[in-house]
Amino acid sequence: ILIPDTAIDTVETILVDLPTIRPHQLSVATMRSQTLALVRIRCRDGLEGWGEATTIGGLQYGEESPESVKTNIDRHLAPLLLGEDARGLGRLLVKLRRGARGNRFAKCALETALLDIQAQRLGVPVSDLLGGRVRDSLPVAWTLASGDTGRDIDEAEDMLERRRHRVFKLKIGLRAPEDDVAHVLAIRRALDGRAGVRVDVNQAWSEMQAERAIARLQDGGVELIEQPVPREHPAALARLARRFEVPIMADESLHGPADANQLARQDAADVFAVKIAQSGGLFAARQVAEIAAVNGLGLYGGTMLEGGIGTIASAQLFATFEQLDWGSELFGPLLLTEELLTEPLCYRDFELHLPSGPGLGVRPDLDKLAALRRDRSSPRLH
Ligand code: MUC
Ligand code: MG
Repeated sequence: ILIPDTAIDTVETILVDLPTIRPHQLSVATMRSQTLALVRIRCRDGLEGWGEATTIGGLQYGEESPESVKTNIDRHLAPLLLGEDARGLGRLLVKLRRGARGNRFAKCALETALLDIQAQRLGVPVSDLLGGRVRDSLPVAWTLASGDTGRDIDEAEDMLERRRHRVFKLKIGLRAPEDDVAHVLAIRRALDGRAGVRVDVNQAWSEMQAERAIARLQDGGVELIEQPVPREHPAALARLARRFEVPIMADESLHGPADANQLARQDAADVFAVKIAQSGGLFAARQVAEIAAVNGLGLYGGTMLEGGIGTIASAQLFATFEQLDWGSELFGPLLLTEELLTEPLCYRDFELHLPSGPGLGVRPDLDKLAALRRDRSSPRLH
């Protein structure tokens, strides 16, 4: 049999550990470094695509770890793709879906790399394969999570001054709710009128704790409450969404279109945080967004604190959403001490500006990757 030039020749999974610019404190983990899980798919003709499956805090945030992503791609998912014609994107995505259960992050990375290849082959940006752009830049919020109120305020002032961010998401849920409320309201007062302040509880509260704390946050002018209660309690999320005027946003509750459908049917949230990996890929994330849109819910472009590849893949999708009322938080690369792209992403005037080139429109710096990858002894990338 004749193997076409467009057949998939190699699938490589690369882990890279990078320090963060400061400790990043979430209710589930304190990050001092981030592990990027990158995927590189190469065709026989040399065309290559990149994807990313980065998560937060090993297994503390999600069900997949960088190591499980690598093992499951190398051992189970890559063999489904090797030797197949990369031009048959639709068929390959069905094959991945049917060939393995779960593994949403790993599948998202592979789907991203396949989309990168297909879009380059067609000479269009990935966003063109996802419906087409309605905007070329996205508002980007910043997360204040140093663990210290004064330091967070200084950081916010600096971001405002540099015109990089004017919406701040505060990570809470680690301390007692009353201490968290005091922390949030102090920041909100310090920034009064000059910036939006939101909170992400990352599932830390019981419904009763949430009722008391959200009442005070709402009175204090906080504009959005993200995932106050555990994913396992959608009815509690729904009661909070009904009870309070301040919008309640679902994040961890949303593991793809089936969850989105359930939450919408239960009126369990006012806003959906769309994440490509948590949804199971870019097309699945698009479905999540469509379910929000047909139900009149708000949309927010979420992040798993990915590096440049996952961030721009997310941006390629979010740029196609007709409504993106709550903007995005695609700041992942800015939390890392090392730049891994040949051209850094463009953050200017409070927005991330998308590249216009074909595919993802960005390339990793292969020398840097070779120097920083976890298994440095393996063969060089080029
Ligand atoms: C999350 O839960 O939204 C997004 C921003 C950030 O600082 O953490 C993430 C995860
Ligand atoms: Mg969140």
